[in-house]
Amino acid sequence: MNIDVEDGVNDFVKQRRDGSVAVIVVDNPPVNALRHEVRAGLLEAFSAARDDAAVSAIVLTCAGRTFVAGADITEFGKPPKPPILSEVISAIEAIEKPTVAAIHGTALGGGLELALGCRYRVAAAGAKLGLPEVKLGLMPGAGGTQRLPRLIGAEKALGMIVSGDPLPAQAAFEAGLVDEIVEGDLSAAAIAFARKLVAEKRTRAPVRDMSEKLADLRANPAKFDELAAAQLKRARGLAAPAACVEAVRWSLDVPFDEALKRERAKFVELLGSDQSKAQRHVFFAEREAAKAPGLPKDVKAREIKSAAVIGAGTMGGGIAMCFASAGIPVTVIETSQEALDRGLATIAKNYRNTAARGGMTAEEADRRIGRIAGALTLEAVKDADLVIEAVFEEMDLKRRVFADLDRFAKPDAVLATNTSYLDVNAIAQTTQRPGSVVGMHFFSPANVMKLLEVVRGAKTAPDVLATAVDVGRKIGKVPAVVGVCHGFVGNRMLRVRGIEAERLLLEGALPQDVDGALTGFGFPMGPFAMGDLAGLDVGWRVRKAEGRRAEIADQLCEMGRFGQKTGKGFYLYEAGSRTPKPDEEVERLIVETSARLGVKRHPIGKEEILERLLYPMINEGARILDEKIAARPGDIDVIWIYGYGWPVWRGGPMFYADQVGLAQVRDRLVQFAEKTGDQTLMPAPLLARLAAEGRGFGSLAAK
Ligand code: 3H9
Repeated sequence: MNIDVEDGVNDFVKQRRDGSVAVIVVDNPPVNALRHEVRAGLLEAFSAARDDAAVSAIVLTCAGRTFVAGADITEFGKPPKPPILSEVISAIEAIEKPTVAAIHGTALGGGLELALGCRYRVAAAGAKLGLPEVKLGLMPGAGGTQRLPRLIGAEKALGMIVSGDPLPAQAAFEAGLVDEIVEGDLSAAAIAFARKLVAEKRTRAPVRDMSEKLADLRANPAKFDELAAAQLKRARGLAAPAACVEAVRWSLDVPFDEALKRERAKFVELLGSDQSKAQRHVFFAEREAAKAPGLPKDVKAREIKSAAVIGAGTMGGGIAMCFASAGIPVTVIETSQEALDRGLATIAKNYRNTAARGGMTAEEADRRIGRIAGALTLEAVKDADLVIEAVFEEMDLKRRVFADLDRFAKPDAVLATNTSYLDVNAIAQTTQRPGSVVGMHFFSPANVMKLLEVVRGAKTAPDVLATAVDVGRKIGKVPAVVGVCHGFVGNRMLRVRGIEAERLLLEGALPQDVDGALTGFGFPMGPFAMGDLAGLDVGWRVRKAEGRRAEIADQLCEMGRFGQKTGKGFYLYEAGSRTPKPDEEVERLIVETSARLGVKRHPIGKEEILERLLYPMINEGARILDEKIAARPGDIDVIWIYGYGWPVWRGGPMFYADQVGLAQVRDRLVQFAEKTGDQTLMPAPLLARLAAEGRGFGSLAAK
C-alpha cells in the first residue's frame, strides 16, 4: 500500500510516507498518553512498515505539544487490554530497518520506553526525557529499567529512575540517550536523519543487546551498592525507589528477558499498592485543584509581564525570587532604605549560595538577581501587571496598603494579598476595584514551598482568579483555589491540629512523643519542632489577636523561648545546631502545668496520638467542604501535601480518611469529644452523613 497522504490507522495513530521513509504519528491530545488504541495502532503501523518492502526506514513522531508523556494513568487499576506496552516495544525493537524516534516536549515513562525500543533517537532542543514513574509510586514497567542502563550506563540510569527527574535534551545527548539535537522542523530533520542512515547503510544493535556501558559496574558490584544507598537516602517510607534500585541491579546480573519479566511483575505489584494509589490520586488532584468551579470556560488569564512585591522581608523576598527565577522582572518595595538593602542582600545571597552549591551557574544567578529592582515608594507599582502585598500580617496595615495601591496601580493590574489568615473581602473593600483583588497565599520559604493557596474573594473577577492560578503555575507553584475564611484551608486545619497537640501535652505526652508520632507517619517534622523553626512568637501573636491561649506555648514565649532563633523553645538547640534536643525544663513546665490545671497525666500511645492529631483535622476538612471553602476533597489533600509536609504516599488527609474508613474516624471523634468535653470534636455533619451511608470523601469527587 502506498501512503503519500496521512492515513489513520485508527483515531489516535496516523501514518504517511515520505519517499521510502514511513512516518508514524501518535495523535492523542493533550499529552499522547499510551491508551489502548495508541498501543494497538502503533503495533499495527510498525508491523505494516516492517513488512512493506518499499519502506527503508521508520520515523515515530507525535502531534501536538509533546512526544508520548507515558502510559495512560487513567487506565491503571482497570484490567489491561492487549497489546501491553512491552509487547509493542519488543516488536519495534526487533525491526531490522532503521527506526528513529523524533522527540519534542516530554518523552516520559512509557513514552521514553517506547523511544528506547527504536534504534535511534533525535530530539528538539527544548525536549526533556525521563522516567518519572517513581513519582507515582511506581517504577518503569515496559523495559525502562533494563534498556536505559544499557544505553547510558547503570549509574546515570539509576539517578534518573530513582529521582524521576527528566534530562534536558542536551544532557540526554551527552549521556548517549539522544543521537542528534535538532533545531527547526523536527519531523523533517528526523526523516533526513533516517535517510542518511539508509544511504550510509548504518546499522546498530537493538538496545537490549548493548552491554558496553554496563561493564564497569558489572565488574564492581560493590560500587553499585554504594550508589544505590546514596540514592535511597531520601526515600524514607517509600516502596517505589527501593523497587527501582532492585530493578536497575537486574540489568547487571539477570538475563534481559528474565529481567523484563521481573520488572513487569514488580510494576504490577506496585500498581496495586496503597502508596501508588495515593500518589496517583495526588497527581490528578493537583491538576484539579487549579480549576475553580463556576469559572466561564472561555475566561482568559491576563498576561503578567512584570510584577511588584510590597515588603522585602522573608516572605516578600521569597516571592520576588519566584518571579525572578521564572524570568518575570519584579520590583520589591520597602519603606526604608535599610530594610530594602537587607532584603535585596538576602535575595542575592540565596541565589549565590545556590550557585555555589552547583544548583545553577553563577551567570544564571546574576541574571535572576538582575531581574529584581528595589524601590522606596508605592508609586513604583505603576507599571506592574501584578502587585503582591507581603507586609506584616495586620489588617489595618494591609487595608492602608490597598487603599494606596488603588491610587497607583494600573487599571488592569491584579492586586494580590499574601495574607495567611485575614479576610480578603475586607481588604478588597478598601479599593475602588474589589474585582481586581485576590489572595495569593505563599508558604515559607516562598521560593521553595510548592503550594499557593489562591483565595477567591466574594467579588474577585473570573479573569483575575484565572490570572492568579496561571501565574502560579508559571512560577512553579501548585495552585489550589480556596474561599475566604479565617486561615483558609491549610492554616485553619493546622490550628485544629495545634490545639490537639497542646492538649496531648497536658494529658501526658511530651513534645518528642507528639512530634515522633507524626514523623513516624511520614511528616518531615512534628508541630513542636515546626513551631520552634518558624518562631513560637508568630503563633503567640495570632493567638493574642484571637483572644485565646495555648497554656504551654504561651508560657514558653513568656519565658523568651521563641524556638531556634533563641536557642530554646519546645526543645533545646545547641549553638549552631538545628537538631531539637528534649529539654528537662520544658518537661517540668508541662508536668507542673498539668497539675496546676488539675489534669491527671497518663501514658498515651503512638497510635492514639496520631488519631488525636489527624482525625480532628479531617473533621475540620469536612466542615471546609460543607462550607465550600474548598471545592473538592482532593484540593485539601493537595494543600496539605505541598504546603505542610503531609507524606505524598499517604495521599493527603481526606484520602487517608477514606482509607481508614469514615465510620472509624467518626466513632473515634465521638470518643475524643466525650473524653475532652470539647464539642467541636463531634463529627461534622458531612462526615457523619458519609460515614452513615458507608461512603468516603472520594465519592464526592466522583459526582
Ligand atoms: C508509565 O508510563 C508506566 C510505564 O513505565 C509502564 C506502563 C506499562 N495519563 O500536567 P498537565 C493529563 S506511568 C493520563 O496539566 P503540563 C493531565 O491529567 C506514566 N493523563 O500539562 C491533564 O488533564 P486535565 C509516566 C495524563 O503541560 C492533562 O493531561 N508519565 C497523563 O503542565 C495535561 O496535563 C508521567 O508520570 C498521563 N500519563 O504537563 C507523566 N499525563 O487537562 C505525567 C498528563 O484533564 N504527566 N495527563 O487536567 C506529566 O508529568 C505532565 O502532565 C506533563 C505535561 C509534563 C506531561
